[in-house]
Amino acid sequence: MNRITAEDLKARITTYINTTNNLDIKEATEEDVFYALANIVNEQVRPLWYKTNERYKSKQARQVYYLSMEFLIGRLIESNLLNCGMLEVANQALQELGFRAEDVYAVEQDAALGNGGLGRLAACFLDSLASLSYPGHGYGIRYRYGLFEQRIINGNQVELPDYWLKKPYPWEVRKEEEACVVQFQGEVWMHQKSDGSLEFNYEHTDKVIAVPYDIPVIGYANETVNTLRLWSAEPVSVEPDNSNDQEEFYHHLDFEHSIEQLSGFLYPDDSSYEGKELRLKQQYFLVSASVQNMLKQFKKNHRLSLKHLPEKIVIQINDTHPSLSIPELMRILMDEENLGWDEAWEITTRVFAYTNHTTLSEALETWPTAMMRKLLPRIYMIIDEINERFCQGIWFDHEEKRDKIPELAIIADEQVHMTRLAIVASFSVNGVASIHTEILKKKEMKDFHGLFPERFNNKTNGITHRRWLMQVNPKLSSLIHDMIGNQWIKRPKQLISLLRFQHDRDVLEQFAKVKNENKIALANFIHQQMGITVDDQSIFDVQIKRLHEYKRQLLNVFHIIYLYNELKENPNLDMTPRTFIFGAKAAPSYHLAKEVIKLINTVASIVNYDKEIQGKLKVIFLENYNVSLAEKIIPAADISEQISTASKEASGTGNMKFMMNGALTMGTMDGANVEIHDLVGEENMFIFGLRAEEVLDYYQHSGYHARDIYNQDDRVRRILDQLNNGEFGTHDIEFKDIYYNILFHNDPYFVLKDFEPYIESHEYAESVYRDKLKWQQMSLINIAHSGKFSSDRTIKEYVNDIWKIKPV
Ligand code: NBG
Repeated sequence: MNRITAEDLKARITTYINTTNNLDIKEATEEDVFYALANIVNEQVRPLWYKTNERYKSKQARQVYYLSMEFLIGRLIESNLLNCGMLEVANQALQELGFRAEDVYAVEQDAALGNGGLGRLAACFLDSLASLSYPGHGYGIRYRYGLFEQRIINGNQVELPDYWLKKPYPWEVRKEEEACVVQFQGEVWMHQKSDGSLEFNYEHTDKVIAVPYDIPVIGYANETVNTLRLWSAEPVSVEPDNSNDQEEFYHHLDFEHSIEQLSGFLYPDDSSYEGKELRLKQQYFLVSASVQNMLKQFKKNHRLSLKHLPEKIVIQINDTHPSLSIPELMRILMDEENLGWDEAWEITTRVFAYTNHTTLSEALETWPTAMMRKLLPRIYMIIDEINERFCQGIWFDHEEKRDKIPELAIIADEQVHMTRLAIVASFSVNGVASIHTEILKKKEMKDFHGLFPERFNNKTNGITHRRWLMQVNPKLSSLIHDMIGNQWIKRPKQLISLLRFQHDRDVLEQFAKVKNENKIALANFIHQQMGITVDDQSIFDVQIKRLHEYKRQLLNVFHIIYLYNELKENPNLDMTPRTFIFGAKAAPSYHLAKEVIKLINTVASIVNYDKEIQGKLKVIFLENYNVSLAEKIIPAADISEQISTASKEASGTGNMKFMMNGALTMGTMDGANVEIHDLVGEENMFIFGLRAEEVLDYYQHSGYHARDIYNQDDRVRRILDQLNNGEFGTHDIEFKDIYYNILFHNDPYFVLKDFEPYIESHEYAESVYRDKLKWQQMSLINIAHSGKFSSDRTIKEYVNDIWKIKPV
């Protein structure tokens, strides 16, 4: 890429503003400048984008397609500038033109096309694929409304629609010529052809046009620009048969409206499943358009018959959400390309690889057979046939497993089990952290593992250190650069050489200084957003993630209430001041999760204004948690709360981002915390609570009685009674459901069980914090070991073990 100087950039921005906006730069707004800058990036990137595609074509490269209902890409301006080598120059140019860079960047709306970890992982993977020069692209949906915008009103979550496309989105390119038709409903007819084979015809289907919008995925300091292709649903432009017929006309309008709903909004669930027909339509819309498009490209790029498809493409399905791509590929190969079942199956099962992201039973997708049969008749027939053949295979080849057929069958209890479909048709099945994969193999998918042991493998998640360290924490990056040079940028494992400085007081103090500057910046932001002053010398203790019972924000609040009660008893308690920071969205229909949000805000409203406790506790709930907010918070954290009930968090990726920015993990032995622990050791993080085996054992054999803890532990009883007697809240029924869930539903996530060890772990953390140097040393050790969690490592493992693609 051509190196551009700050002078050049200033001149180009100025010229753009003069000629496009017809304004002097002094009159330009942040918005004008944002579009000028985005335009300049696009001018750099578009030729490389074109050339990348040409290269892939001319090299006949094997490509990977990452198929996902979610891509949580957030803002792109800074990461695009960074990856083009222009970020520093842009910061300088903007400043010299009289703008605050962050205000200009903030013009871009977050593209919140995902819920949480699963969608953000997809975005980090695309960044790594491009940055490592791999031919790999994403396919997703261009939802007109992303994840809802959250407001907190009187302590309650209120959801507003996220119409992120209000202003033009500068990165996307509409590709009309790549549009295709997706069909729903209708009837399927079988005909016998003269050669005796069967032919399938569809009639009276509802047709929808899928139009792609492409977003460039820019590699870091290389010439690779891959594609994220997002589909938008549009009505087929036919006039109603008889425009005089009012009824028909309105029917047609209704139909058009229902089509636009297909890419209308993102379902706001994370780790749970809603059996809604519209969601099923969205899934099929995504996969049908994407698979058609892949085949079209295959034909264009290679003069090969379809039996060579598995040599040229591999499709990674991100959880089961896009698993209808399996029968869709079968359908196209058989009904449109005239292959027989066996040939089509042979191809299909060499193309798909499946990633599982959760073991929560409420997240495992199943669709009522009646719904699928009506909406996708031909797809249902194909799944039915896959199921028949699979079950027969077990019956004849695995006699010992015959009695397991009801639990293995893809269609059972009038439901289509998408996990089973994905496992049966994929050549690879992976979990996202080592403990998670073990649980899949030994428990959740035990019987499938018995049938297909060679398919199962682990790929521990990662995050792009370019966005989550270089971009969000420039001060830390530059300090690291001063210490160990810049090798780590291309090879993040090199961060390990920071260990050299673990006993160097002077260096440790420099790291501490950077952390403190980041804390001051966050404190300023909090003040500006909420008018609350927080002490930058207090411990910044952060829990930011989706609100879910298993993630146990409740345990965190109980600890805060406990501290508050202690301080009320003894206001002069010698305690390092704490600032507890939360960010979390609850699914709009998840009542208990919303009650926890209310509780956090209620506790905040009491604690923050109680003069008696002398400012030793502050509780901050930052509204509308999203990628951009995470970027502001993470560099400033001292403690990273990763306190899920062991066995429940498949991996977590926030834990990695915090670690890389020098926060110490307060966590259970769950998900990737286990691997962080393996690297940094028990002594460099705060591990507490039940282990996964213990939790699973309790679930299986019971033996846990939350009420005993309530009866025995005064601290716990006090807290629960406070919830129940209206001490927190405006009326006494406010937190009854939390109370009931713990005492009458036996605390399904073991909050009380882990309460004591959690308190102790916090006490220990506080004592360590008093020794600033010791803390800083632990922090440095965490940063040094964080290289493993770069998504570059994860992507290389996918490439070597599953995708077998080559850098181009
Ligand atoms: C989430 C898990 C996280 C994991 C991400 C990415 C779903 C279904 N799963 O623990 O809960 O880090 O996936 O793998 O959203």
